[in-house]
Amino acid sequence: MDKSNANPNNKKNKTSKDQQLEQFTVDNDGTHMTTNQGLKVSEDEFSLKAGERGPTLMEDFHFREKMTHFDHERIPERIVHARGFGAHGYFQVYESMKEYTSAAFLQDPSIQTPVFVRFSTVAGSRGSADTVRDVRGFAAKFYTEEGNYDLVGNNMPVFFIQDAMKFPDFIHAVKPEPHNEIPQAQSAHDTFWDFVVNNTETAHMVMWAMSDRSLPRSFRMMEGFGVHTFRFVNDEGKAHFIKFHWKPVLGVHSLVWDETQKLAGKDPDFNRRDLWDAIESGNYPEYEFGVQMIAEDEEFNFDFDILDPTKVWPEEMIPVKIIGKMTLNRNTDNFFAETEQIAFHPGHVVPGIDFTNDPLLQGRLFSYTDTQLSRLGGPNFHEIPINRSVSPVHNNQRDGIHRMTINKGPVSYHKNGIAGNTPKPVPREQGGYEHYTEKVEGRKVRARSDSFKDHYSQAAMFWNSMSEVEQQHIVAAFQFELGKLERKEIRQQVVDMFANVNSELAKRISDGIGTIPPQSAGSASTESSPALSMMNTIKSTATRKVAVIAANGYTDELPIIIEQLKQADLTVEIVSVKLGMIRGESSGESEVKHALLGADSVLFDAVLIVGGSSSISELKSEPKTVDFIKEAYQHLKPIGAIGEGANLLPAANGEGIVVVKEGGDMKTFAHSFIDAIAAHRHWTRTVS
Ligand code: HDE
Repeated sequence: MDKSNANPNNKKNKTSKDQQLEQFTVDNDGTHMTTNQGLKVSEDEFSLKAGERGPTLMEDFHFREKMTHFDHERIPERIVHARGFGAHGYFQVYESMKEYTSAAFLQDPSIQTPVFVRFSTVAGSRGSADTVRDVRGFAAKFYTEEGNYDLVGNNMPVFFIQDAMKFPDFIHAVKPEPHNEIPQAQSAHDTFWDFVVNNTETAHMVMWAMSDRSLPRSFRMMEGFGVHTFRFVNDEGKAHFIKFHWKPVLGVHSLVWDETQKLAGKDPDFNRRDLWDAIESGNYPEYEFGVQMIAEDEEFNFDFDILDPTKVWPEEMIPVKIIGKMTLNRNTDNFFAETEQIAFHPGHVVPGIDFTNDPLLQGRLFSYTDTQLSRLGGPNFHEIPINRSVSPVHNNQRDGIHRMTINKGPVSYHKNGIAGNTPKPVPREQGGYEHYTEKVEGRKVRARSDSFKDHYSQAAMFWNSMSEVEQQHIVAAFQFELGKLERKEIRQQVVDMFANVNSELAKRISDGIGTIPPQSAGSASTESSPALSMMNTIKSTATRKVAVIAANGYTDELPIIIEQLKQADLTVEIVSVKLGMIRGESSGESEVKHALLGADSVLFDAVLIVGGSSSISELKSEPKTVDFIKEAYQHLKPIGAIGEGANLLPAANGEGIVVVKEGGDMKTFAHSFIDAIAAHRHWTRTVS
């Protein structure tokens, strides 16, 4: 991993966007205090009173200004995707895509385009936990020389509905129920599942939502998808249908369900902290950018409609061409100014990227600007620093709430003679955006094409593509969610609906939730797509976190092991009975990062139990040691033990348990332990 850019203050690494933002950045250090009018303040703790014990006076403008500003510090949270976390970075294309698109940022491999990415959950409020079962937003703003391009995607390639008309209904159903605002950030309630069974186009996406894709280990280990079918258009006006993909360099990995629930309490900021810490330590998250392409004249060659957002284009059929890479290398200076105020919109496009008639996309093209009007308080949100384009903005739009630009001169209309008819539109050859001249004709109808009506085949393909463990988790997720329903009839309706996908799936869901299993057997598809299974993802140890459980008198071999683990790009943190320094058996000392009181194995990817007889007896005196290790074992995590450390193992052997005797070959041990960590989880502990 390239850590050469680790210092964000390094001048040569500043992007055009960084430089623009700097103009608005204020450092508070060493400055005197003023009011918002620039008046120096002599006192800031006591309001102005008539007598020391008297009432506060109306003329206390300083108090009134301070309190008024505070009273209005919050803006409406996003109606969906309220909980999010963002970072800066850059994008670079690997090779010119000129053959397919005129987008300038996809043509020159030497150009770094600044980006800001905001990851999010969908259903929860701003303060909800990171690790809930939910779709994750993956929204990227590219600050290109031709204007801002926003790819506002998710970590799942399909969506719940096919027409934007239904979006308010779907969101009302998944959000907390309106009579009591329960439950927060969860789909495990009646209205969500009632929507599902009455809108069967949800089937495919529900399969994704019930899978472990809903429980990402890290924003750095999630795929991203544009979901809709877009168009690339080249300089000659020739178009291709495309789908966008982000592929994380670290592979796609998830938490297990029990872990997510515990994390929601132990560290509700688990995913955002992970991203922040990775960037601070120079472990910059990287995602490769890919496109699937279909020629215009191949539109009808498939057994699904390529405009249907509930369908994937199987990667085995239409390969993902990897065309570039995005690196996130700078945390925000101010969460509100950047992450909260950023405004994405699928309609922010650049020449060479265009829309299709996907009815979900068409509706989004209205909603995003509209929502900013109330969230960001008016039509000038593009002037907020994080939203500003790095290419100059010239037009005749004027005034409005929060206008910052001071437009000079008398002319604010087009066409004009006084200003030489400027600003003036430019033709496509000079960079003017022209829409793809797609031929459209038809009657005005409120209807959906028959080609969108197969709701079950790809849901079945998803099921067929999962490993046994992934299938088990999907069934358990359905059972958990349906178990929470108050209306038992909805449980049965879900079982009946998913019998149309795959009867085996429905039978397994039904077993344990008191419903009648399907009577007939069958599956909506026999196809599978191995690319859909996380089992087939990249296995890597990079940036995984190892908890080293040790106390005073730890075995002298510990430093050797720690060095080996660090060489494998692992983060190693010592967990002990108390904070402070601990001593080695015969020499050396190490700093404890976490006391057991405040640390849990859910915060780590692997555990190493260190030997040394006095270390072990000190650890045994703290009951939480046993819980810590037992939980890591239950969550199928790799566990290593040195010497007497093995006495604390919940099981003497098993997949992912690596043991070395005191005085044994530490290098071989370290390698085996590292291999066990790369595997991420050791599923045979639950699956035989
Ligand atoms: Fe969104 N969506 N959405 N959405 N969406 C919003 O815009 C909407 C959809 C997505 O980090 C809102 O600024 C409609 C699909 C992300 O700031 C709103 C429809 C996909 C984010 C809105 C959809 C997304 C949003 C709320 C159905 C994946 C967070 C606040 C047609 C491709 C962006 C805002 C951020 C946010 C509308 C469906 C992704 C209300 C009408 C499909 C990642 O405008």
